[in-house]
Amino acid sequence: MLYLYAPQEADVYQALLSRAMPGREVRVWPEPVDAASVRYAVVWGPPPGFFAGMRRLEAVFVLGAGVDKLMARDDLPSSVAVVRLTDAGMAQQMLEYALYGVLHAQRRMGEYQHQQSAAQWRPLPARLASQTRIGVLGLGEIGGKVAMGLATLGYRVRGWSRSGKPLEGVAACKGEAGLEDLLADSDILLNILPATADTRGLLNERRLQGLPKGAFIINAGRGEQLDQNAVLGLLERGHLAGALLDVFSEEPLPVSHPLWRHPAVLVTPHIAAMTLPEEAVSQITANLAALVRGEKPAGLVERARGY
Ligand code: NDP
Ligand code: OXD
Repeated sequence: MLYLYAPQEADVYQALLSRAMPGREVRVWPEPVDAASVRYAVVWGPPPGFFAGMRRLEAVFVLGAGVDKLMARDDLPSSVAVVRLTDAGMAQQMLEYALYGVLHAQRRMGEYQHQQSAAQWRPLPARLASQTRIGVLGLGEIGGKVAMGLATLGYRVRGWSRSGKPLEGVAACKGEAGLEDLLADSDILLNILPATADTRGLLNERRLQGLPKGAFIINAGRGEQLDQNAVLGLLERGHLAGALLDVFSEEPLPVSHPLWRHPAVLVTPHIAAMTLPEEAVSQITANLAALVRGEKPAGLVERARGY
């Protein structure tokens, strides 16, 4: 049996999964099931204890790219395969989101908004794409495509990954020294890293100070990777020019949080790249079939490295 936990779109996913896997019994939370007969789970953010008693569970398919919340649980035995989505239509959305922030910074839209509020007509010097340095943290299924897409548009792109993976048009770097070089050379910093033990707290005040004065930050990875208070402090001191933030250490971002009201900050509610049900179910179906054949599915998470 396959058990689905996707409360916000349960009907959509149930219909798609049942159609894609006609021979398989698909049951939907909160319908009670015999936990011992669950072999596969398809989930996004299941509640604590969800996996209790699922002793024949073979694989969990995640309805997203990030698995940080799942990796932090203690009710998922290490024998269970965790399979995430790989791109599944999210890379193009992320490229569009990044481009929105990049254009906002490069074309000085924040400054023009400010001018508009004072009815000021004051053209500022142009800055071309070829003069704009973008540092991309995370060059995976999503980040890699975003970095190459920005490079194709003429931006000067440098990318940081664990392996220093080479990508067309992107200057690759890795390690602490590579990160420091990238920060020092980024007018715009774009974070699309997975949250792991190594990346939590990565963008702390010390590292953010390594960005050039007037830099702009786009965070679409995870909130716990960026020190939000440091961002506010660096904005106040004029070291940062602005930020486009999609993910936060606490979500939803609390109503009283100063980021909501900062004039140089754009806040979005974790929508940079959303899961597309058709694409997701088609990937899950192919990955489950691969597992059944004894093959390694695309998107199999390496539990030890956390992504
Ligand atoms: P991938 O697993 O495909 O890629 C992860 C990338 O990060 C790889 O390039 C990897 O390096 C790099 N990386 C991981 N750990 C480190 C480290 N310690 N130091 C340097 N580089 C590291 O992930 P995706 O591209 O599919 O997704 C990335 C993240 O984006 C997700 O985990 C999620 O948090 C976030 N996301 C946010 C969304 C939103 O709407 N805001 C939507 C979808 C995803 P290497 O290539 O060497 O392995
Ligand atoms: C994801 C996300 O990881 O939406 O897929 O954040």
